[in-house]
Amino acid sequence: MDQIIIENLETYGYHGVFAKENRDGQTFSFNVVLHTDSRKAAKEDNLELSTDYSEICHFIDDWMKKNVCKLIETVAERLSCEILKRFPMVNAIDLEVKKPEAPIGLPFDSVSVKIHRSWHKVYLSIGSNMGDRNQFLENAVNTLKNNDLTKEVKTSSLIETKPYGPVEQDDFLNGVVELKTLMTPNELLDFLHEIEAEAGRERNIHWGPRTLDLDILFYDKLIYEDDQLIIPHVDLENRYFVLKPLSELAPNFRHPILGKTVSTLLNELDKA
Ligand code: PH2
Ligand code: MG
Ligand code: MG
Repeated sequence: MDQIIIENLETYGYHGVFAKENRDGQTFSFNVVLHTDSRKAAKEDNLELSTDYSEICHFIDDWMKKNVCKLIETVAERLSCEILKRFPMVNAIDLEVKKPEAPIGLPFDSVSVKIHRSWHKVYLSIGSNMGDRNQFLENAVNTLKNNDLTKEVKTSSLIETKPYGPVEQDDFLNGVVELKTLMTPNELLDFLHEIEAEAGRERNIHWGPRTLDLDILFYDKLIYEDDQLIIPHVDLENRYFVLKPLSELAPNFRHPILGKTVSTLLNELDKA
């Protein structure tokens, strides 16, 4: 991916742990790398198709004037997030916040925090087999759309499916949602659990009937496992109710472990 680079942008701010810093302020400087596709703008020689680096600089300067944090970690985190939300062409950002006059009491050049943040493309499985199934799924999609840390939310068609697994229960309405998010996998999982809870989801019977089930299928090409979460979703290759709607949105997406595309996985499942 192409980069737009800003070096040593100087601003003034009141961030700091000490009262003196909050009162008197000091110089902060920024190194910024915006990861973006510059080709279209370049070919048409048109600023509208790119990200105006001057706008970014003034955005940072403005943000620094309007906010006060204790930590430069927090400055880096919040500013990265605001820039990613505000400038749609920026897919990822490297941001270094330097505090050259930090009150350390020893000679030094500069102290800084440097982070990388980006949008992540995610596929979710959504399902319901209790109550007003359509309404539960629609509400969930709306909550995903209205969240500040998501964008470009797309939904597949919904399909009626027989329950998969050992528990006898009513038929499901299933679909898949594609979106981009600034959340980490575990933050996203917590958010999905909140949405399920809002839909009155009770977790008693494992694999039992539910008003709403939201599962993370893929998170970029990430392979990840902890006590709460496994990505890609285990067993998705055996689930028609996942692969069918997923194939509508992402037929050519390649499963990072199985090495096969969604449409291949669906074909193989159909034949099995
Ligand atoms: N979810 C399950 C278990 N079985 N079957 C269908 N058809 N659809 C589901 O969403 C589903 C299921 C556990 O999450
Ligand atoms: Mg599930
Ligand atoms: Mg689940």
